[in-house]
Amino acid sequence: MEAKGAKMFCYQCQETAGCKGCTQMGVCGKNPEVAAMQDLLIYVTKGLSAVTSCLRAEGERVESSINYLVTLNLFITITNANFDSQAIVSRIEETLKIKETLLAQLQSRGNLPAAALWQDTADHFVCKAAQVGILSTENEDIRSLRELITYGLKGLAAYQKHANVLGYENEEIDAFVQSTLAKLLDDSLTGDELTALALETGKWGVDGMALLDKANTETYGNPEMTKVDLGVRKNPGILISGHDLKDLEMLLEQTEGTGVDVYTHGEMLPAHYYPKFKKYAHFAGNYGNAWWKQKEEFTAFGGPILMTTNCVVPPKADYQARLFTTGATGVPGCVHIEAEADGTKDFSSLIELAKKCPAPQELEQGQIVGGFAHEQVFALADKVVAAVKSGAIRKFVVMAGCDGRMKSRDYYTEFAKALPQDTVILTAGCAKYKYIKLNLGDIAGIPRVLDAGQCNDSYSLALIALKLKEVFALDDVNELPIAYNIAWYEQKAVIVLLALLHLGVKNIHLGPTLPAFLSPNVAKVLVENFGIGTISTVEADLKKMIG
Ligand code: SF4
Ligand code: SF3
Repeated sequence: MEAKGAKMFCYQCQETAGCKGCTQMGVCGKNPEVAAMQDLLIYVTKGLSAVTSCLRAEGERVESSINYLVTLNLFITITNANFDSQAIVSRIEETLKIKETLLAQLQSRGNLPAAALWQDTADHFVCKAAQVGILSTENEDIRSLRELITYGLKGLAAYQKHANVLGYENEEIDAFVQSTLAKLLDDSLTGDELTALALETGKWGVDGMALLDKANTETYGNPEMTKVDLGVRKNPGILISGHDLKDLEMLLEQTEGTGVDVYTHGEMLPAHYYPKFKKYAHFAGNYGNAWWKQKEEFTAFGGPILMTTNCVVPPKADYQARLFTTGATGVPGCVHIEAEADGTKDFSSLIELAKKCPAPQELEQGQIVGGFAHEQVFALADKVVAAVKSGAIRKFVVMAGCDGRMKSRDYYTEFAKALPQDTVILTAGCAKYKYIKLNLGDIAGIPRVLDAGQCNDSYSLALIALKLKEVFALDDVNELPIAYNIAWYEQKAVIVLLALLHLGVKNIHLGPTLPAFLSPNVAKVLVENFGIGTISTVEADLKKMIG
């Protein structure tokens, strides 16, 4: 499998080179050095997890700070989060240090894997990384299952991190994540056992999304139907992107009364749907589209940009000095805003820079409507049920997931346009940018595109499906008039997929291509047991999904 002269190997996202693997340089911009340090960070995090799992087995409690460290390590390696190899080296060093302290607390080191005992200094990291990357698992199917689980855990970690910063945690999820990471080092596990573990990961994915949903809604209120402005105002502004609502809250507090407006970008758009953020008069609207258009849109914005999570695209020189990272993100040459010990962050450098910048250049005008998370949809339940019963709504199509730069994703715009008038799109994640601005109209006052929020709010879509199943007194969620046409790009979509499989959802169409990390045998298991398939043409898929 390894290409001749390969300098790295990564196949965790949908845009992987040739739909096989990035071997020279990531399509995302990740270079071999960063790829190597990410591989090693995953290895040492597995080693640490083997130690924490043994400690738990010995009846010891694992500190929250260690759970947070594992969570952040996984999150940092997600696609388009961190391109700063030095920052990753620091995480490896810190992980090794903490692991050494924990090893000393163990009563027995008897069954620990080599990764749990490995220690070295930074000058040997590159050499070690070359031995522990993805291809170090030789069997293609075992490798495929290990990576499927690892990517699911990375996605789950991202959601846990957002819950953690809001003061919410679930030790059971952390214990599962860590014991599973440890199992990925165990060569005795069979393909069947790993398949079962992948499906179990989906169960914890549901719990992780439920935890984050609770954290978000208890902190910021339940999302509600909201019109979001797409135009610009006259003040200078700060653009905030990614998924971290706590960062947004701190930024809104610190910019209040300064004459600087705050705009959302990409996956931060759904923040406008939360009641708590509506009180800020300077929370101006949403600017631009999904992550992959950021090069042109960040140039046009003209002011500081704060990346709270993925997806970061390595910046162009013209705005590099205006791009700030925080949390799991990092870009060499860009200022990284660290949290204080109490979690607060000081955004004054962005505010001062904003004051010297021009107001954003207008990209478009108008509004979009969103905020259809579970409570808002439940409030409309009578209307929705009546529309289904009368036949006004024939089918719902879940089109959640990610957007991406590949031309083949135009399929999703064309598919949305071609859907019959008696269908409703349920969406979440940045996939929505492919059709949310199309003005697809409404059915008896129900918009034909119902946006629940960020990718993690796919949880809302699952709750809506379960509610409909209850209302229509069905035994099986697959009897509902719902089709699934999901676009994926990075690892958060992997945990959403595993969560849907855990909930028993069948016949999911996953596109624009199936993951390269699914070996033919693993893909066959998913096709045979869950009816997973990919997309073909708009016409053929409409026929298949809508009838
Ligand atoms: Fe390639 Fe995707 Fe990995 Fe980036 S994250 S190196 S594009 S597979
Ligand atoms: Fe998008 Fe990166 Fe996945 Fe949260 S911002 S959905 S791709």
